[in-house]
Amino acid sequence: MAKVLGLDSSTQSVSAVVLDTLAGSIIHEESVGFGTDLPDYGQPSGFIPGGDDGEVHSDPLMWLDALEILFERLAASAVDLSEISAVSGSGQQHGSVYLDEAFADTVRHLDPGQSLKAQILSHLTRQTSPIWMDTSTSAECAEIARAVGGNAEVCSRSGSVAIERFTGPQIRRFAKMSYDSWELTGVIHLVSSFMASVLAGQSVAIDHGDGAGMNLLNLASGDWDDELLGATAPDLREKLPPARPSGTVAGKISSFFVEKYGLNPECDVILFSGDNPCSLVGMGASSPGKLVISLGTSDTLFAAMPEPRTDPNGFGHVFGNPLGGFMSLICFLNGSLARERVKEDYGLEWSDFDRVGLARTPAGNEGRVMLPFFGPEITPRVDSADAIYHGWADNQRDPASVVRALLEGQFLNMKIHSRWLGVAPESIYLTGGASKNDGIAQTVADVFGAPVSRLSVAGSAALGAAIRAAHGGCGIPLEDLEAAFCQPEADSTVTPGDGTEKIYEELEQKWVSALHEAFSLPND
Ligand code: XUL
Repeated sequence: MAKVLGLDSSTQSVSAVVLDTLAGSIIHEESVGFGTDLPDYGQPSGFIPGGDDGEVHSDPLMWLDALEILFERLAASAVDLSEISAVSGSGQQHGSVYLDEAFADTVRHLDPGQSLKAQILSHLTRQTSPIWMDTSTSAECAEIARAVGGNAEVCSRSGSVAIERFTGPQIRRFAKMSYDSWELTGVIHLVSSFMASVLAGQSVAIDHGDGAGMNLLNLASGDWDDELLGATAPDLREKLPPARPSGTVAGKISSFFVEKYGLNPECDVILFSGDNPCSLVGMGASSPGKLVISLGTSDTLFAAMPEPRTDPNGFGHVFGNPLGGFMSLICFLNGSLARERVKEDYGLEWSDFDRVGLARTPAGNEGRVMLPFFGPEITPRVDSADAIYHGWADNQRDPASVVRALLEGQFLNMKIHSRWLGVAPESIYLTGGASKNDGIAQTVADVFGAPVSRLSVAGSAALGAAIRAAHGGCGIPLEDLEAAFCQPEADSTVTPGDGTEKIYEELEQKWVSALHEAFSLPND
């Protein structure tokens, strides 16, 4: 048997991918959307609308209902669930589930005659779960940072400065605001470890990949950090599951899933991880040297790192790489919204962003620089309301130069703010909507001085989870899995153009000076 299951408990849905690792193919995909399949919860986008003070919560019982619908559909599909040897999963990062001590016992003895929801309901000590979109914890972030001696200290211990959506600050807010419920709480799970606990029929560990998104895990030791725990909430160590390597086999699948949906009692459950760590695996980038750039509403950049380096500016994050070592995640808010803005403002077509459009201007744009922040940006942290055209007059702003300045500005910003990773990329995997565009891919290759290949992996988090199940549960070599499931599209590779290295060295200096001048940033 070499069939494996990857699950993804994301913001808007719970989905599954089934791989046949012998045939090297995806044999089934399934998804349950909270808006479409569970409209009665009134959370069409996966969270409770209208939260106060930046609160964004979701209902963990909705996730359980979705998981059951997903397994019903899988059982009714052509997939024989008794042939699945291993399962792992991915969860939206940072979200937390608060349960009483008796949860551990209930989850060991789940009754297939009842729903998961009916059995878990009474164990929630907090009815809703704060998720990654929650921004309500600025005060708690400041308190945690102050208690351990500043954000540089939080970052060097945990891989990130104290961030509103991260689990530690969320836990602190709950402990401060609802102390009675806090005292009743026996265990706090992440979305990933909560779903894995239900699958494995025991309260399982939090993996290093997702655990690093809590502002609580000490990256160097791989264990919870006593200083950070103390700064966050009383008795926190007792309420956290242990932290373990992501490849840990949590146990066999719960008899609930065997009896109710026909899974094999010998099926192994591998610890779940966060969606970004799983995507790193699903994109075939879990070994250092490959940099993934995903062009979306926000652009993200992630890469495997052998060492736990941290961003001295505190913009980027470090999570665990599920296959060992670490990974970075850097988010740029002004992604496709900025590209769309230029397209609309200048009445352009996407073809103007392609090779032919970009050929109207030379690489380096004759030194014309744009700071492409059409709204507030987090990398770097600047409060901007519009793009800044540095050193060129209004009448020089023809559409072709503006498009080039925007793209060069976006990719220079990525290059500069990912340098702390300390790994020069050997190749770049470009994904997301705009990656299909050859001109954009060429600009990335020129700016970074590295070949760029295109990968369109739909559902990279679920695929990464399935690959982790195959690797950790069935011992299938990673190279074989990557060769079968994570290949760049044929003929999609572009290489840096001649002479572009020098051009972008010079442009980078200009761009950095413009940034410092515009936002009065100290010179590094
Ligand atoms: C990462 C983050 C999101 C969530 C949801 O820090 O907040 O990417 O993991 O996808």
